[in-house]
Amino acid sequence: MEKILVTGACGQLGSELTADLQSIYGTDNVIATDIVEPPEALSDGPFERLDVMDRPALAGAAERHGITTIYHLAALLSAKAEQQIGKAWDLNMQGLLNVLELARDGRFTKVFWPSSIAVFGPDARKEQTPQNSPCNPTTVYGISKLAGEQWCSYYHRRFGVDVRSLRYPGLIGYKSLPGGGTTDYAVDIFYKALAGERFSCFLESQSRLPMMYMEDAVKATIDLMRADPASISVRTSYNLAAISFTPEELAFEIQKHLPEFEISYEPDYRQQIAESWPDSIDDTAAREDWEWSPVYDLEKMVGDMLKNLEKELKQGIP
Ligand code: AKB
Repeated sequence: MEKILVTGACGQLGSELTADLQSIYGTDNVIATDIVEPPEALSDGPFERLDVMDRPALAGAAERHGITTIYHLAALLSAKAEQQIGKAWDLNMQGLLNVLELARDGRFTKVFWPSSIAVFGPDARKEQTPQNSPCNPTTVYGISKLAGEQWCSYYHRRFGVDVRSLRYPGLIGYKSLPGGGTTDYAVDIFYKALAGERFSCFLESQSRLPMMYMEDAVKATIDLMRADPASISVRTSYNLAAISFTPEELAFEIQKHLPEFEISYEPDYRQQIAESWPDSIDDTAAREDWEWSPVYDLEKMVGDMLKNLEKELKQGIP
């Protein structure tokens, strides 16, 4: 039986992934950890306050709970990282190295670590960016993700650590808010639309970015972690794709449900980050190696998001 520890469990991906892992592996077999207090959604299962920068504390938690698998999600996202360069580098790198070192010592038999489309820079092909494109990121977040991918590959090659990773696009979900990313607009827009307010977008109308509905992101993560190790040919991080759209296209799709909805565009420093990233991603390796296939397109995602977020907001969450 797997015993799982999730770091950054209160984050956008963490809170949803933890809930799904609990329903698959049993609530008591998934230990959620974070440096902040848990939200209501995580209050059913075991939770510990844990700072991934504190390696002895991480080792202690692994020992105490007999952990086999870690999903190490704690990190600073792209926009926040540009404002806290040193902190982003320390957390995104040292946190990962602490996990990989403990895995090398045998404390974890399997590791998941999230990378991002941010590993690509302006010189990568924009459309259908291939798995092995040039990676010359122009953000501190991208640099930390690229270095992290190389550390994962190194620990796998040199020490046999079973570490697996995905290059997530922007993630969209209704259960929790993202915190500090360049793709956050694609979640914020739904809150304004349902509140009947005009949305001011911090990206230009035509900024196309790769995105994914949370259901698909959680499914991809769990499928990758359940895949036969022999089928995993990429030990840096897999390209992963579902939908690509511009703010204007997203607004148009929302207007099909809420015709009064209005959007305006006031690009800020995040526009430059978005311009350095791909428009769409080629995820052939993930499809071939472990049969990845997304379920949600733009139309399906918007319909589901509006329906469920409206329900959550009526109940006062999040
Ligand atoms: C961000 O915008 O920083 C993240 C990402 C694409 O990794 N959502």
